[in-house]
Amino acid sequence: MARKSMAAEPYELEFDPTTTALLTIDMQRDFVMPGGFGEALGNDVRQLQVTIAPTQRVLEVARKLGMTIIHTREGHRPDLSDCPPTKLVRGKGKTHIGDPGPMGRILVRSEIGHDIVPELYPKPGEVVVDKPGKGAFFATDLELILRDRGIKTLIVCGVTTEVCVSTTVREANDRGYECVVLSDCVGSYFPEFQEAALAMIKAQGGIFGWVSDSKRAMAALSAG
Ligand code: TIU
Repeated sequence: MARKSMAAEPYELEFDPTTTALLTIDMQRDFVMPGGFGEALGNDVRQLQVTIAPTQRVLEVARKLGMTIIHTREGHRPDLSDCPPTKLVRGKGKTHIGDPGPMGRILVRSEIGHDIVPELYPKPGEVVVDKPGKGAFFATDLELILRDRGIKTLIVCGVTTEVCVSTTVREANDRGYECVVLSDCVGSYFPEFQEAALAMIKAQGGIFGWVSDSKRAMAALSAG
């Protein structure tokens, strides 16, 4: 497939769709719906729901092109043996990881709340990476999967921009992957963090990568 060019900041990103993966980070009910981990941390989760529709549109285009699609989920084993004690108690909140909630045990694998929202649900053949941390490379086989497929570029969507998205982009950048983050497909509970996180990625000539948006990404992917 021919190389493509995506309008982005700080400058155009050249990429080949055959060596590019769409990476959706933690689009789980626990972060975007009431009663999950995001709300347990004291956040207004409705602010993240705006990312679903544009991400769905990019996902459709990527599926049509037959691109590698990878979904991540943050969460833990039912016995919480992979959850650092520090993470369990952080925040001094009333509700913790592993506690029962309206969508099952909070941030525990195989519970409804831990799973991906129906609009973005993985199709057969798409990769799902379960991760215990904020970064998608920490204690997972993501790097092996990307290497085996010859992936060089990541189009990044998901939540939250300054936490799991930024951590993953920084991990990926250090491993030599080129990342473009789509601004309307990533969301934060804090508008000021959204703005700052995106600014940090593209500053200094793209110190961590590029920032574009769903429209420009779809235009690039759909171009002949
Ligand atoms: N709290 C917050 O903003 N995010 C997380 O805990 N995880 C992810 O970003 N996925």
